[in-house]
Amino acid sequence: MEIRDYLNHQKKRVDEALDLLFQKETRREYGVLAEGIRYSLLAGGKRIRPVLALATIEALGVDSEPLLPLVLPLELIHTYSLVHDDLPSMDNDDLRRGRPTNHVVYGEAAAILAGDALLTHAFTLLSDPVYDSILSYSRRISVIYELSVASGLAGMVGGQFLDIVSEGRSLTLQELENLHRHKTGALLRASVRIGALLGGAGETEMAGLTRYGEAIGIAFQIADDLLDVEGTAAEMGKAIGKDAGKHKNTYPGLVGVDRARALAEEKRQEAHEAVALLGMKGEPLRDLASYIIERRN
Ligand code: GRG
Repeated sequence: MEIRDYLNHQKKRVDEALDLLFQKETRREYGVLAEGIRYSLLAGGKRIRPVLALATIEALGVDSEPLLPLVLPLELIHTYSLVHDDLPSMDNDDLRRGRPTNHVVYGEAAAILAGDALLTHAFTLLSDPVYDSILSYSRRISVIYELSVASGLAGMVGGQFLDIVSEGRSLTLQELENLHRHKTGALLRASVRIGALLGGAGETEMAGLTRYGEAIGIAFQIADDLLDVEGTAAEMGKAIGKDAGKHKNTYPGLVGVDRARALAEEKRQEAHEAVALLGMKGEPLRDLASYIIERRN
């Protein structure tokens, strides 16, 4: 299957499952807050994190269908991070996923609470007794641990803070990589590792998949930085060129566009090598690594 078709197919599954969350009853009780949550959650992102988890489960030869609800938390956490990142006190963005940002439509207080609700609901889903028959407690605890570490202080939240405090100060390449390993890379790595836990990976598979997750985590950010320089707002569904305007540290800013592209290419090679042990079943993961660095949005 072509990677575009594969992505569309998996994205559709994720979109349909996400649409079942925060349904009518929630909306009746929590009105505009529930509406704001759905506004950002169903705004049409690429769903790359849950898709990576599904591709990993399937690469291990396991049926992903019953496990689908347990990969949605990755998208809930990601969406919360975008809603909070767009707030006036952080990046102060008006456009996200091609629409006005959450706080522009619903106000700042509701946007903060929408993000908080998305974050906590991720862990409600993972610990919901409804899924008792699908995954053992011990494996679910491992998934919860993986997700909480990757999204918290030692992961995305810590990385976001590093990003904020390093604005206007030149970082070394090593410092930049450390920042992005936390801010963007941790959740992408966790997407793959959570897929591996759900699919029952053995030690060797887990090691290869972790290496893959780390490589695509950095490659994703390099591609994102390049798109901020070379992409268009229409393709990206958000303002572009903001990194340079805000004196943010980026790969092209630090090492130039060509070297940044070469670094992304190195990460692609690393990712491909890391999943070679999965054979044909690992093909979608290989293609996803290529998609991540070649994408236009
Ligand atoms: C507020 C705690 C907190 C964290 C925010 C991830 C993040 C940390 C901020 C987002 C800022 C940003 C643009 C980071 C670059 C990489 C990135 C995460 C891009 C957006 O992710 P995509 O491309 O978005 O997967 P879609 O809309 O497709 O889901």
